[in-house]
Amino acid sequence: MRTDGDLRVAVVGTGRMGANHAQRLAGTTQHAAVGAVVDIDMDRARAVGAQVSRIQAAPVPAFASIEEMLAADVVDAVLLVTPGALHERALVDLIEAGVPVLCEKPLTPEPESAVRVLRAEQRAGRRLIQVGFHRRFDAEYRQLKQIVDSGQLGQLLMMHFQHRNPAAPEWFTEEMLINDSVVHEFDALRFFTGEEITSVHVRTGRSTVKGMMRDPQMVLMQTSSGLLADVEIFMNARLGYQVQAQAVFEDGVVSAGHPSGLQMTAQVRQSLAIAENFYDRFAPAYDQEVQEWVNAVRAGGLSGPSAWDGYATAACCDAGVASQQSGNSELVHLIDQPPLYR
Ligand code: ISE
Repeated sequence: MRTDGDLRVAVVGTGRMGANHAQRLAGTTQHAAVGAVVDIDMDRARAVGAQVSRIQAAPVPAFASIEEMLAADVVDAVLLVTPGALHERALVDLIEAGVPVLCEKPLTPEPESAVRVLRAEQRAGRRLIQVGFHRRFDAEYRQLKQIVDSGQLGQLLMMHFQHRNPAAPEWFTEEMLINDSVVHEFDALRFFTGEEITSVHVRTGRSTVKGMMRDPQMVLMQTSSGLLADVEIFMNARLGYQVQAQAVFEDGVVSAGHPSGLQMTAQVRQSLAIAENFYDRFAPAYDQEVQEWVNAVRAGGLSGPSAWDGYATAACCDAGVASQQSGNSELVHLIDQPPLYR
């Protein structure tokens, strides 16, 4: 049930992730409500609007465009869940209208368009964009970050990530393996180390026949202080969904993302369930991310991953895709960080 003072959020893009966020905002998030749904596909928008209206016990209007939604003046903030290629235009318009946005990753697909978004935010003179890097809100990732920052196990020396998806959709390309999937590890490594990534090297070796691309791939990254980290990205791993991070310190090793919970013994096997997909695996992290964003917007500020984080990861993706093509290690090129993001 919606109450006065709730943050009214427009969910823009009502595909699977958009519908997932709309339900979260309507049913789980405190002090927030879905104020509108927006999609060029009005049937889809109306269907999600109807689901949300039932949860909130009040009608939720559907619009075909951001312009129409802004003109109706019915929301305070936007959760942007359209494909990345449509983000630049939407973000610039929303920044110019002074509307805070939680933008699902990527900020934009390339560094050049990400810079244009940074410029728009600088013209506005305040941070309005948070990027949906939800791994930063995962409880174990946060514990691991505290261990890194506390220095209790000495210096962080190296990191290993595993990122395994059950099966890539048909339309998934090799570039997307970097831009859509490894982008999370680029952000995670920057989050854990507080450093920028300076080079990316993608290697391919033996491939599964169960897919249309070279898969799995190995991504080696180096940060500004020289720390090395690797990612095994496997799009057609056929085992469920597995995302893990392991940190190697001077005095110990810490791993995040291992299954816990009910252990079953049956048919001469002992087993522990793992998640089937990222919606389930990261549901608590998405809840936490959206709640903290709502709290921050209501309090008049933002503290989550910024447009700069979106830009810096887009630059890493650029280097990663170049490395997929060249087979060489590629440098990450960044502009100077504007004061707004320091
Ligand atoms: C997907 O788009 C996500 O964002 C998931 O978190 C990621 O693990 C998956 O590889 C992507 O395709």
